[in-house]
Amino acid sequence: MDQKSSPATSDRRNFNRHEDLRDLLVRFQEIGELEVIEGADWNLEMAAVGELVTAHNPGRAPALLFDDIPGYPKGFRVLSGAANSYKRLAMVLGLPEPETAISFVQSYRDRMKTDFELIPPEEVKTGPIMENIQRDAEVDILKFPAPFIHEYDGGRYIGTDDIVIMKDPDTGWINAATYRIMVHDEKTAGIWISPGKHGRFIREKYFDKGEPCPVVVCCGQDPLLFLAGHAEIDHELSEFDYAGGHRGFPFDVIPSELHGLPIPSHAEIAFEGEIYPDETRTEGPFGEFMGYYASEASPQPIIKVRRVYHRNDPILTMAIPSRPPANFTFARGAVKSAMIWDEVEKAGLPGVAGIWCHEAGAGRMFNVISITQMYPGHAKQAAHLAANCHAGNYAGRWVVVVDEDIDPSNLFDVVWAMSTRCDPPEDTEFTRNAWSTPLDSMLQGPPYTNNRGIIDACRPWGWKDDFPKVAESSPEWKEKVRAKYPHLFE
Ligand SMILES: Cc1cc2nc3c(=O)[nH]c(=O)nc-3n(C[C@H](O)[C@H](O)[C@H](O)COP(=O)(O)O)c2cc1C
Ligand SMILES: [Mn+2]
Repeated sequence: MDQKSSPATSDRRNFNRHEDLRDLLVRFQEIGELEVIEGADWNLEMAAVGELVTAHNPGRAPALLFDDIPGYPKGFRVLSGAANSYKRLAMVLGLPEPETAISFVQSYRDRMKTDFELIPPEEVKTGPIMENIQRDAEVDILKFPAPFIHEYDGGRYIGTDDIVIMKDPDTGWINAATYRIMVHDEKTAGIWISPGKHGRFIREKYFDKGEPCPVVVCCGQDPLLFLAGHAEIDHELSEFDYAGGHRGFPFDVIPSELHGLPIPSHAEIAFEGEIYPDETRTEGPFGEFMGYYASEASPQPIIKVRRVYHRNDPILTMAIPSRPPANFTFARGAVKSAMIWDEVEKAGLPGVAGIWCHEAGAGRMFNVISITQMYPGHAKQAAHLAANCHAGNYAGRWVVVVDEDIDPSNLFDVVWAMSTRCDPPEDTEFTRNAWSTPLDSMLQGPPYTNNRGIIDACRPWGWKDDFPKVAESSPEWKEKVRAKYPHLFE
C-alpha cells in the first residue's frame, strides 16, 4: 500500500483492540510469555538478564518485567522485549499466530494489500499519562529506574525503546522515531540522531533559525508505537498514523503543556522540553545495534526537561542494543522483511517468494530475498531493489538473492545456496558510498558512507534448466516415511 495514500475513513478495522501496553501485558501473561523479575539492579544487571534471555531462545524468548528495582519504589517497573517473539509480535499487530517466519511476513503483507489504512491519532483532553505531572523545579528524570546497559556506556539511557516526538515547523508533520536518550542529570538529557534521519531534518529547521527544537520523549508506550518508531516509515508520514493503522483504531493523544505536541494518552512515561542548538554535553559512548562501540563519546545537543508526565506505577520500556540477537532484532527484522517486500513489489519486481532480514545482521545487515527467476537479469534487479529501497537502505551490508526452493529465513539453506549456486567473482557486486551511520563498525570517520555487497546465489539464468538436480528424497518418499515412522519426527 502507498504509505501516503488514503486518510482514515469511518470504516475502522479494530484488528486486535488492545488498549495499551498494560492490556498487552495481561495477554502476554496468558500465553506464558511474560516473566516478572524482582530485585534486579538498574546498574548493568537488568540489561544483562534481558540480553542473555533473548539470546537463549531467539524469536521465542519471553518479555521480561522488572519490579522491585533497588533504590526505586515497588511498581516503578522496566519492560524488556515486548514484541520480540513470533507470538507476541503477531499479538501486538493483531495478526494470526504465524507458523513460520515467512508466513508472518505474508500475513503482514496481506493486510497492507487489503485492509490497511493510515489512521491519524485523535486528540483527547486527558488520560492516564496525566496521572502525575512534574513541572520545572520538580522535574527529575532520575525518578525512573533508567538502566545502565553495558560496562563501557557513557551513562544511563532512559530512552532506548522510546519515541521522540517532534513537529516540522513548516508543514506540521509529526515525526515519532526511536533515538537514544542519555540522562545527564535530573533535568537534562542527551539525544543522538544519525545523519539522514527525520528528527535530524526537523531539528535543523529550528536550529537554522537559531531556535530550540520542541520535543516530547516518550519512554514507555504501546509496542506498536515503538515498532513504527524504529521502522523506516516514509518522510512526511507520521509514525502515529502508521501505528494507528495496524492497531485498527486511532491512538488518543493529549497536547503537551508547553508545545502542544501529541502525547499518547495511555503512554507510561513522557517528558517534554527543548533541544538547544548551542548547548552541548558529552553524549555516549553507547554499545550499539551492530554489536559494537563504533563511535566515541561526542558533544551533542541537550534537552532541557521542563515537564515530566507519568502514570501511576509507570513502566519504562528498555531496548538493549548489543551483539545480536538483541531484544528488538527479531521484531525489527520481521517487520522490515515485509516492508522491503512491499517496496520492491511497488517498484515493479515480480516473482518474489520470500524475504527475511536475519537477526545475525541485527535485522538490517544480512537480508535474503528469494525469487522465482522469470527473465535474464531478474536476480540482479531483486538484489539492487532490496538493497536500495527505503526500508533496506540505511546501514545495510549484504543482500543475497536465492531461488524459490530456498527458504530465505533458513540460514542453513541460504549458506548452501551461496556455496553451490554462486560463482563469487561473477555473482558478487559492490555498491560504494551508501547511506550508513557513525555507528557502523567498518567506518573510522566521516562521511560515514559504507560499501555493500550483493550476492546472486540463484542458479545461473543461462543454464538453470540444465543445473544439476538436487539430491534428496522425493516429496512422495518424505511423506511416506513421515507417516510410517512418526515417532522419529516428533
Ligand atoms: C533500540 C534502538 C535505538 C535506536 N537509536 C537510534 C539513535 O540513537 N539515533 C538514530 O538516529 N537512530 C536510532 N535508531 C534507528 C531509528 O529508530 C530508525 O532508523 C528509524 O527509522 C528512524 O526514524 P526516522 O526515519 O523518523 O528518523 C534506533 C533504533 C532502535 C531499535
Ligand atoms: Mn519518520
